[in-house]
Amino acid sequence: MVLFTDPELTEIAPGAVLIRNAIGDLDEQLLREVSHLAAVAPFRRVITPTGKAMSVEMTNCGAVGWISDRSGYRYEEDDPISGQSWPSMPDVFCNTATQLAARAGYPAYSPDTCLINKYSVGSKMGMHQDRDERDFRQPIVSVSLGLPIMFKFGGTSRTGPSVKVRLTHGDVIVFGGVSRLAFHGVGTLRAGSHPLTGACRYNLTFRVAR
Ligand code: MD3
Ligand code: FE
Repeated sequence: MVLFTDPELTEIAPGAVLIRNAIGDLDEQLLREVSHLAAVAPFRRVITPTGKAMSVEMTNCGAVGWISDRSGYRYEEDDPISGQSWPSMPDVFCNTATQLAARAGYPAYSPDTCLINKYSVGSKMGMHQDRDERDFRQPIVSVSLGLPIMFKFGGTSRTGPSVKVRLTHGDVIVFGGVSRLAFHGVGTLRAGSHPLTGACRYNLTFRVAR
C-alpha cells in the first residue's frame, strides 16, 4: 500500500502510480547508457505475428529481451540479430528502477529485463496488454525520456474507456496491482525537438520476465 504523502505521486488508475520528474539529473546518464546499449544491440523494428513491422524501434538489455516475429511475442536470452546474449543491464538502470518501484510501494523490485522503445515522428503503439511475463504480481516500471507523447490507459478490455496522460521527459509510471494487466497504448509521436534526444522519445520499460 502506498501512502500518498509524496507530492509528486498520483494514482492515475487503481495500481498505476505516476511520478512526475522522477529521475532528476539521471536523464543524461540513462541516455548515455541507451546509446552504449544500442551500439551493441541496435534498435530494430520487429515484426508482429500478423506480419506487420511495428513503427517503434526496440532493443533490450538484461538476462532476457522481449522480441516479436512471425511466430509470436516472447522473451529470448539472445539477440536474434547478433546471436549473442543481450547486453547486461547497466547498474544505473537497475538501481533507478528499484528505487522508483520502492517509491511506488514495491520494495525489493529486481527487474531482469529492460525493453527500450525508440519513437520517431509518426511512431505509435496500439492498445495491448503486457502478458509475456511469468509473474503478474511483479510491477512494470516505465521511464519516459525526450519528446512528449499521449499515453492511453484502459481497463481489462481493449475497447472501453481510457484515461489519457501526456507523458513528458522524466515521467515514470509504476504499473502494479490490477493495472498490471490493463490495456494501454500510446498515440502518434509529433514532430519536435528535445535538448537531450532531438526528434525522438525513448521509453525504458523494466520488467521481471522470469
Ligand atoms: C501498463 N510501452 O513496451 S510504457 C510496451 O511508452 C509499452 O513505450 C509504452 O506499452 C511506451 O509494452 C508504454 C508504459 C507501460 C508499460 C507497460 C505496461 C504501461 C503498462 C504494462 C501494464 C500496464
Ligand atoms: Fe505495453
